[in-house]
Amino acid sequence: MSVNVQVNSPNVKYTDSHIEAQYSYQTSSVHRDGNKVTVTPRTTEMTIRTERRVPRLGVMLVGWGGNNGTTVTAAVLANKLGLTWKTKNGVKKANYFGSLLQSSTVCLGSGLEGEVNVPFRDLLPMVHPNDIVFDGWDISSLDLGSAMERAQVLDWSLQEQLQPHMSCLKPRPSIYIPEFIAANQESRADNVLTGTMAEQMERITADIRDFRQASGVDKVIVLWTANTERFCDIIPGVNDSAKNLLAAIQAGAAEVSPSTLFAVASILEGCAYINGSPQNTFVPGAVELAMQRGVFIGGDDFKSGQTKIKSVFVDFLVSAGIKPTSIVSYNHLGNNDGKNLSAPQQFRSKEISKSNVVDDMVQSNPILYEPGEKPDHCVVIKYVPYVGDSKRAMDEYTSEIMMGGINTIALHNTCEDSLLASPIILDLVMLTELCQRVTVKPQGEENFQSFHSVLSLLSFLCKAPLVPSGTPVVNAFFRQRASIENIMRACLGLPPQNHMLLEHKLQ
Ligand code: NAI
Ligand code: DG6
Repeated sequence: MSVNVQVNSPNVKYTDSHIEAQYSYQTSSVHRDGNKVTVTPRTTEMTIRTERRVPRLGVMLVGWGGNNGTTVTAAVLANKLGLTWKTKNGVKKANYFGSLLQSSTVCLGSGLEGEVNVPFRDLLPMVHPNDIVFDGWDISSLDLGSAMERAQVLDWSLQEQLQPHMSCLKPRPSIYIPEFIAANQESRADNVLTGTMAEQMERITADIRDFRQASGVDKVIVLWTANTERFCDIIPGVNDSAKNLLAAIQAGAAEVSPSTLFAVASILEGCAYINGSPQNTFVPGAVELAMQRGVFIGGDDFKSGQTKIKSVFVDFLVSAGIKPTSIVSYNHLGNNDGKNLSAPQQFRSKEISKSNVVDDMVQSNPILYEPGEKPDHCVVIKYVPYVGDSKRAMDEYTSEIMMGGINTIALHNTCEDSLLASPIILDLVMLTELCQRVTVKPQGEENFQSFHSVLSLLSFLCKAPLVPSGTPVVNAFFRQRASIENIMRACLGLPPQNHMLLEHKLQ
């Protein structure tokens, strides 16, 4: 089902090339002086332009042969081919469940027929996942058909149908610096580049150009879904500025990770780069380079399961006036991601990104929390090969309720990890691509400007959202979702969704 949304307003103009909206952006400026808080409403008039032509999008995945890489590629093929397959529970049909843009709706308002909800994807012209062309790199040489089988995610009868399409896809050789990922990954590294660091990075830029030309896509986005790396040290003179980072790559400095090399290569090629893993790929030098070149970067770490629930659950508790005091998150999994995370340094990267996700919600409520106070928060990950990609996650939330009461809630979740991550990969690239076609001109300014290179609109899809320096990090799920929805509505000259329903509350 697809709908054609047209806005009937003098503030919105549809031309052949653009949707142009005159928009009044309303905010409040707040001044606090002791107990006195003064709020001043502010309105900024602006023009928002969205290019209507949807380009042919190419996506290059780093870690293409992994569980996520093979699953997302297979899922898109299965959807494109309209595949169905038999399971013991009946016939299943390819779909995009779990994708915000493809499988959720937004309420546009109401008419004679009542409330009208439309697919998110139909709000603005957007790339359809079926039209994405995939390519990528992996340190493992397995073709995508064999790699899909190794991943053990999709039903066998579906894999059989996909094999002829998947087995002809081969990952390009990649940059492998053993000390950044777990030592237990060494046995799969049979597809690696050689040469100096600079030469290897040049090979990546050449791959991007080659893919663009050979596939005929208009635009390429590069996304890291390879193994979690250890964190890099930020070293003055090495990775602290764009100039130093480029020089460090030429010199082959030790503290430049493969993921940072991919990010730099993409930025130099003018391609947006997204980090689906927790490591600090975006060292200050990489961020500065992206800003200098006006290229989008986004991340970090897909928010797919346990953390997604946390960003709903803690928001629910804190916004209901209940005080979470202890959050204990345990999970075990048996895929290659779990194997890599069984090494201490790689686990530490994941622990950091999983642990900071409640900070904004806690800080928003000084009635419950003293300044600096936080709930205890413990994250445990164990590798249990037998369960494969079917991750088991258990969470215990303990909260203080009225009059010294204690409320403990325990959750159990079992699910294929890669089937949660794949739709997020699609949303990340579709949203990034859309943002590349949106420009804004505040009243009084001469030129249209793009979003900031650090694309914080992707926060909804990330565990540890990357935001421009000095700007707020939002982890709360529904605030993140509202931000995407309301910015898209603004592109159509529509006010933010306010849920007031005042028309139904008056006599
Ligand atoms: P995986 O281990 O199955 O796949 C990773 C792939 O990357 C492997 O095929 C490996 O050979 C390859 N690789 C490692 N280093 C590479 C390099 N330098 N260049 C190219 N390829 C390289 O892992 P999976 O399950 O696909 O997850 C991928 C990443 O996404 C992990 O970092 C994981 O922590 C992260 N992630 C996964 C989520 C999920 O729900 N599945 C959610 C959040 C993050
Ligand atoms: C173990 O936690 C493996 C990880 O890669 C996670 O599965 C992944 O980061 C998803 O995390 P979450 O917390 O969103 O379920």
